Amino acid sequence: MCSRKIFGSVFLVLTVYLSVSVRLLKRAGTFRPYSATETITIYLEDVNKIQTRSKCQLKIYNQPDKNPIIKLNPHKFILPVLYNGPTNQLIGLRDTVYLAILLNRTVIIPEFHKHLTDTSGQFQAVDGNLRVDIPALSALVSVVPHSAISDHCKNHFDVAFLGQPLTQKHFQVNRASLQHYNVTLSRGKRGQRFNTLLNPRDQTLKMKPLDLRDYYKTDAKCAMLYYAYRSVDAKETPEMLLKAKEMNLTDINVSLLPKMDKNLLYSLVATHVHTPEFISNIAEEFAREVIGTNQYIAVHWRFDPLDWQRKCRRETTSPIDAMCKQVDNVTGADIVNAAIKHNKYVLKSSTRPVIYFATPIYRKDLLLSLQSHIRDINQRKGLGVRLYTGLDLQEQLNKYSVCSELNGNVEDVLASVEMEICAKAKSFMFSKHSSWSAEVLNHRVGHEFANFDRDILKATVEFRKSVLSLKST
Ligand SMILES: Nc1nc2c(ncn2[C@@H]2O[C@H](COP(=O)(O)OP(=O)(O)OP(=O)(O)O)[C@@H](O)[C@H]2O)c(=O)[nH]1
Ligand SMILES: [Mg+2]
Repeated sequence: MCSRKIFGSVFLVLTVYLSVSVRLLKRAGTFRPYSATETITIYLEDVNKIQTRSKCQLKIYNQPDKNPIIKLNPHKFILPVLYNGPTNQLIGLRDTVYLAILLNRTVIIPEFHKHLTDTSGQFQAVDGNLRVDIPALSALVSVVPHSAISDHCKNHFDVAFLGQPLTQKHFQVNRASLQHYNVTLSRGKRGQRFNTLLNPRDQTLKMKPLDLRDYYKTDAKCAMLYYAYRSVDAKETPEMLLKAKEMNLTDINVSLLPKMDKNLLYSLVATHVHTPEFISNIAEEFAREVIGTNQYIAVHWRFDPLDWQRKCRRETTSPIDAMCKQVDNVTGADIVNAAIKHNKYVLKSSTRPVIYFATPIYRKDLLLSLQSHIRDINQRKGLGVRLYTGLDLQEQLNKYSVCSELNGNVEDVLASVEMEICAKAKSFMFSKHSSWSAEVLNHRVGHEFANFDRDILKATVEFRKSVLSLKST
């Protein structure tokens, strides 16, 4: 009897002990056969993950400035719907900020989208922090994050300003890009797409600032700028950009802004809507750590078959078609020879002559062939010129693979960094009629050697002609 009691108690104690141990072990997540080495591996993996996460050296997300120079109405908003390539999207945001100042509306930071040649997903949404320096923009005007669409506008827009006349084609394009926003636009009368569509057929936003302010006056809380691209009658000019860069922001009299020269106001906006600081930092770091000097020449060759050459119709006499024919007739060797010839004094005076060559990154074939042309020319002329391209930059960006914000956006970020590399170069050879090149040239306004910048296609064609004429004599 007694021994049965003792046995029972021992059994009970053992059962309780075992079940408590099992529960504790389960909770600890280690209830499975394991060896000591496995435990260490799991532990080290976790530590590595934590360390890896904290290793991202880029400051991508920044708080907006809460105290802008131009304080806009916090109860009225404007959101642009952006189109085309990344540079056109940036211009669309500038148009919106310009309008926001005139109409006294807070700017909603839009979503951007990838270029059509981006192999990680054409037109995919890109966070505004990867394209725009939010602190710089918000130091000028009041902005709210993209989430304001749901927070303040309840996913509903009361009014749409048309950035371009609404043709059937535009409407199709616009409708597709609206899907990015998951928003509803209130429908008005039959045939009208919006409650209030503030551009009757013959009116556009291209009017004088004061007229614009009166004409587009509305109590509607949430407004959308539909097809935001060169939709206002103002633009940046080299002269005004220079003036705007030198302006003392604290001297700005906000009430006089609508009376300010429209291109100066637009240029002031343009100098605050630009690429984020982390992009600029990567460009500087690349020049320092990889190129080894900031005294390099940069070339932008925009003419790729998948995008730019879609413009080529070849049977017309338009300037673009003339360029298309020229692009077809030149070789990679002509391009590098022309770049070297145009910059021979700069390159000769440098102990480390360097050319940075920018072109859409999918053109690896061209980039690799340029490397072999440079080797050839160096051998023949004893120059020692080094060529860097997006392929080298790609390697440098690997350093930031731990930054989750960059995952899936590497090509987009790379193109922005290349732009900064070109903007900071000693001399720049641009592609005419490219917004990408034009944006670089805008950055270079006021740069010491900006007057020396030249058209690379023109220089290449001239080089080719000189070779052919030498051969024929
Ligand atoms: N990495 C890299 N990408 C480029 C380069 N040039 C063009 N691209 C790509 O092509 C896109 C073209 O830029 P857009 O902003 O559309 O400018 P654009 O095509 O020159 O000008 P538009 O004729 O107004 O469209 C860029 O955003 C990149 O995705 C380049 O030199 N380097
Ligand atoms: Mg384009």
